[in-house]
Amino acid sequence: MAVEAPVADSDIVTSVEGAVGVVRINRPKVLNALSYSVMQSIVESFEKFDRDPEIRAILLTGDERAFAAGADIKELEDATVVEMAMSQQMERWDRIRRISTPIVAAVSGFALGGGCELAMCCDLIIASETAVFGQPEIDIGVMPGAGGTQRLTRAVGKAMAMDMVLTGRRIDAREALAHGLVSRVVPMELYYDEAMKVCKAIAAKAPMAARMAKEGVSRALDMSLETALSYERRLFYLLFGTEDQKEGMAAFREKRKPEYKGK
Ligand code: DAK
Repeated sequence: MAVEAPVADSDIVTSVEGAVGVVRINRPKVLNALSYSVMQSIVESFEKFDRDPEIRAILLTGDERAFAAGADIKELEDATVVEMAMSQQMERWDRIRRISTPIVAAVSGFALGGGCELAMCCDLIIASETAVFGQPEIDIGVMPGAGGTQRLTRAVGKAMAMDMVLTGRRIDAREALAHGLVSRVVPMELYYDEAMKVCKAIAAKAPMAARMAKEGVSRALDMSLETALSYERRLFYLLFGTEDQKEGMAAFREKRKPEYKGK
């Protein structure tokens, strides 16, 4: 298994384990608050991993105390409406949506505000029992601005989303699981390993199939059912042009493990 030594940016650390690219947010003193430069580094690492054919899944994490406690409030405090509207901040978040490689968030501790929004930008969330999710922007005079009112509502439904967004209510990992915000909850000491296990399971699949499957699910709520089904069918047909589809089905017939080449 290829394991590359971690590369430390100022506030994120990236590493590679087998076919999994790992991005760790590394500002523990401020609970991994997402400064502009952290967001820039996260997006750039995602894009670098996405361009690398050897990387088949991405794991995003923080530390045990915090995934991320939100955007860096100290950077936002003096911003003007014009600066907010003219800044490239939102464009960075949009770039995450264009990543084709599946992204798994490993969340322990606080995932608040922009931290919760960032976790929701990932394709699935593995939570530690200690994880806490919330959109507390209302407590500091604003509202979610990076998808919190939209992705949260799609994930947990209007009733819970309104409760969280209007009152700043935080939910724990079990509630998040019950409401469909996270995929799995595990004891704190296992959350990273579980997320890595999920990444490795995804990385073992045919890469094109994983990318197309991600795209299908990601687009599910954007279209009418009829359009979405027809879109899904096109993605499905496309996979019959890959060598990996032939390999996967031949391996089934021959009762052996498939060897996918990403072709
Ligand atoms: N920003 C900056 N510093 C933060 C921070 C944050 N979001 N969260 C925590 N810190 C810092 C604290 O200031 C403290 O620093 P020192 O005082 O020691 O220097 C240190 O982290 C430890 O925090 P606490 O002492 O407060 O620790 P506690 O355990 O007592 O409390 C807490 C933990 C997470 C409950 C508390 O720190 C807290 O309420 N934090 C703020 C949570 C929050 O309001 N998050 C939402 C922020 S607004 C945008 C896209 C997205 C956004 C904005 C724009 N665009 C595309 C333009 C998103 C906005 C947000 O997320």
